[in-house]
Amino acid sequence: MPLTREELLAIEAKAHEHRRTIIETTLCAGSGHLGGALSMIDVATLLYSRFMRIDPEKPDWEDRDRFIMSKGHAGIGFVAILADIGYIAKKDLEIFNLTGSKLGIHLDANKVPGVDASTGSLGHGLSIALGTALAAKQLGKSYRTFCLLGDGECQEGAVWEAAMAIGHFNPPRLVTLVDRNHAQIDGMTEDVMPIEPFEDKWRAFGFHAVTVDGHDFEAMSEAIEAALDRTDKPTCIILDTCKGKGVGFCAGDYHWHYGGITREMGDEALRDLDQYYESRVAAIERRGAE
Ligand SMILES: Cc1ncc(C[n+]2csc(CCOP(=O)(O)OP(=O)(O)O)c2C)c(N)n1
Repeated sequence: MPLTREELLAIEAKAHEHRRTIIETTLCAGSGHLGGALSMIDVATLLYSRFMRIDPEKPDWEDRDRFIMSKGHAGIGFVAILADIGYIAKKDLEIFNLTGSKLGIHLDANKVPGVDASTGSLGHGLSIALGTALAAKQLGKSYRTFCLLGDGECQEGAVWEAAMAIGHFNPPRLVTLVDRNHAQIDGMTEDVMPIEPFEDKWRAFGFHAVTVDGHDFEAMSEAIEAALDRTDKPTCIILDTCKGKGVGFCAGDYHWHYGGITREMGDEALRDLDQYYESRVAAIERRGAE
């Protein structure tokens, strides 16, 4: 079902709140993976606002949907969502990545409620997601599994081993998503080690592959619904995104894969985010008036 205008506005507001939290958390921690957190926060917000069937009271509920954040370095964005759900206290964000904190830069599933897999070493999440989805079939459960990968991460061979097995087993209700922000740690993917033709690669492994704007909630929602409905093949949704989306000095610049910011830079980033949000809301309102 298409998102209603009210749902769309609510998701925009939530994503804005999470973007601001990423900046505030980076200020507390001193530094963080800003670029890849800001590129993936829209899809993660959408998943948790509209798709993830979870119980905030019971993070270990057996029938919950699973989210495997394969690009585990975006934990600084994921914690904003976990705090919003109530799995962790908002106050805990102040100790993100500090020495001895239960909230490490890569989130530990044994320490942080709501984290379905410990990730951070790239290349492993899709195999974990495959096992999780196959377990649903084995146990006769109907939960869904969503796995989010980075595009640079897809240079890891293990991703393609998992893809080959997913193409073969076609496990139920597994949706693969890739944050195609075109950048990795030290350059643009196509300069460091090209991954294009990316859709064709997934197709060669037996997937239905589709590319959508990873900052367009309606397009993403439609693609995720279609992927969940589809049973003949697994789906990979490639999310065309911008690394550092919403913050002027980060946007599109791979140097902001990871970095430290001063209070002044944080204030500038928050002002940019407010402007970005206002322009998004204005665009929705203009469309409504047409
Ligand atoms: C196995 C492994 N090798 C190297 C790293 C260090 N590392 C952390 S993030 C990153 C870049 C990942 O690029 P991408 O998947 O495109 O992430 P995004 O741009 O979405 O943040 C690298 C190489 C790692 N975490 N794991």
